[in-house]
Formats: sequence, C-alpha cells, structure tokens
Amino acid sequence: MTSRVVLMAMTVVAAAGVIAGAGQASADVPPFSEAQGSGLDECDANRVCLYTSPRYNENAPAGSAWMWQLKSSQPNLHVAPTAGDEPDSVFNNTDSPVTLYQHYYVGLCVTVGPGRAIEDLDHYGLKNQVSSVRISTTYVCPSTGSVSP
Ligand SMILES: [Ca+2]
Repeated sequence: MTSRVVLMAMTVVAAAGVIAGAGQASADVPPFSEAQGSGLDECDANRVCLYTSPRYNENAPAGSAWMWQLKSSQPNLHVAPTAGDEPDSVFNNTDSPVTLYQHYYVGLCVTVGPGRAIEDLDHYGLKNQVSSVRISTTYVCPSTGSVSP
C-alpha cells in the first residue's frame, strides 16, 4: 500500500515536470545553430561560422562536418547545441571584428577581422580550444595573444 502511494506521487511529479519542461523549451531560443556543412559559402550573411575541422570542413568525412553559426556574442559555447572546444576553423561573415577565446572571455585568443577567415586555428594554439566568441569592435585580442583572468 505504501509503495503504491509513493509510486502515484512520483507519477504526478513526473507529469508536472513534463509540463514545465515543455514551457521551458518553447521559451528557449538556441544561441546558435548547428548543422552539417562545409565551405565559406555555407556561412549565412551576418554570421560567425565555426567549423569542426580545418579548411572549413572541406576535407571532413561525410556526417562529421559540423558547423555552428552565431549572430551574437556567445560567452559559453558549452551550451546546447554544444560547440565548446570543437572549432578548428572560422569565418567571420559580419561587419565587426570577432574575437575567439580559449575560456570564458579569457585565455588564448585571436581576433578575426570583418570578412576574414582562419583556416586552421592550430596556428594560434586554439584548435579544439575555443569556448567563447565576442562580436565587438571594443574588445580585441591583445598582441600577447591571450587575456588574463
Ligand atoms: Ca575540431
């Protein structure tokens, strides 16, 4: 008898959770998109495009050519859809400088000018290291190539 009451109570809690979760999901707008793609042409206007492999995924095996498109700064790429520590190349298809950071706006960094691209982030020690992106003319990566916490 007791276990049956507990089971019923758990069912009610689970149902309430589903309802709350549905409301939460509809209010959440992903901060960036995730899709399969390769090449600079796949990058939409006014977006920063991150690619999981060098050379904008042009040599990535089918099914693993992940790319992410951002239209606003993203301090933490480790959110769904997660792109944290994944990018190997980048195309800045915006009119503003864009700075990529190793951590939450600190650590190793590199600034990519408007309309510019980097085909291999390994040149900056940032292959599979980028965790945040700032689209801004105010903040740029210092000549030391890193930002202290
Ligand atoms: Ca990668």
